[in-house]
Amino acid sequence: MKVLALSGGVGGARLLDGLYELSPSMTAVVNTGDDFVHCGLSVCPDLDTVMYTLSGLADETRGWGLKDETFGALEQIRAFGGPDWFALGDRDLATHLLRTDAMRRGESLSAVTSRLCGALGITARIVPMSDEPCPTLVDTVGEGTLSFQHWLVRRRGEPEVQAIRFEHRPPPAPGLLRAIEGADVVIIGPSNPYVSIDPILRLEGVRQALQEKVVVAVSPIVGGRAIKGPLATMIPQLAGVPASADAIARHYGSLLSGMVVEHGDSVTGLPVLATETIMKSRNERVALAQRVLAFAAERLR
Ligand code: FO1
Repeated sequence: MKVLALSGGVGGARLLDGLYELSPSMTAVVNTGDDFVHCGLSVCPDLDTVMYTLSGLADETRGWGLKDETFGALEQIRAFGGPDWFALGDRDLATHLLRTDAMRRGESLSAVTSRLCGALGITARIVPMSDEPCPTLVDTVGEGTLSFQHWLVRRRGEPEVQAIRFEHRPPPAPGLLRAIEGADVVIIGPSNPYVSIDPILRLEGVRQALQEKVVVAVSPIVGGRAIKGPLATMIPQLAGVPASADAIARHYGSLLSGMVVEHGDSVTGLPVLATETIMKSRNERVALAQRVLAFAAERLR
C-alpha cells in the first residue's frame, strides 16, 4: 500500500517514525511554515525533526534537535549579547550551515532536503510542502503580528491568538501533487492543524488532490489536552469551542475519511477508530501506525 503522510511538529514526526518502519519507501510532506532565518541561517524545524527522528538521531526528550548535543556556540552567542532565545545546538548547526550554503548556491529546498536525508540513510521521500518561503504569522492580542518562532519560542506561545495568517501562497513543491495522486492512503499525523497541517492544505491543488483520496487523521487532542504544544488553548481562541478530538474533526471537515482518537474520546459524523494513541516508545509508534494503516485500508474498500 502506497502511504503518504502530512506532517508537522513533534507528534507528527513520531507517528511518521512508526509509518516509516512499516513502509520504508513512503512519502512524507512536511510543513515549512515554521521556517525562518536565524543569524543568517535557514532553519527548517519540522523538516529537521522528521530527518532526525527517522534517522534515529533525534533528542527524544527535548522533542527537537539532535541527541548528544552541546551548545557551545549558543553560549558564545550569549556572551556576545546575541540572540540566544532560539537554541541552535553545535551539531544541529551543521544542518543549517550546509542547507543555507546549498540554497545560496541555488539548490532547492527539496533537493537539499533529499540530499541530507539520503546522507543519513533515510529511504522515505521527505518533501517540503513548498520550495518557496511560506512563513506562518500569528496575529496576537496585544502584541500585534509575530512570526511563528517568535510567538512559539521567544514568547512561549503565551500571547492569545486572534488568527493564524500566511502572507504568501507559493506553489507546492515539485512532485508533491503527483505524490498525493499516487498514494493509496494519506495519513495526517497528530499535528497542530492550524500551524502544521493547514499551511500544507492551503497550497494550490492540495485539497483537490486529497478529495479523491482516503485521508485518515490521528487526533492531536487526547481527553481535551494536547500532548505537546499550545494547541489546547488555540482551539478555543481560534474556533471558539473547547479543545476536543471532535473539534479537530470539524476543523478538517469533509477532507477526512476517518479519524483515529484515544479511548474515551469521540467524534461524530465519520468512521472512528478509538485506540491507544499516546506513543511513549518506538514500539508504540509502530503499533499505532499499524492500527492506523489497517483502519485506513478498511476505508479503501
Ligand atoms: N523549541 C523551543 O521551544 N526552544 C528552542 O530553543 C528551540 C530551538 C530549536 C532549534 C532547532 C529546531 O529545529 C527546532 C527548535 N525548537 C525549539 C523547536 C521548534 O520551535 C518547533 O519544533 C517547531 O517549530 C514546532 O513544531
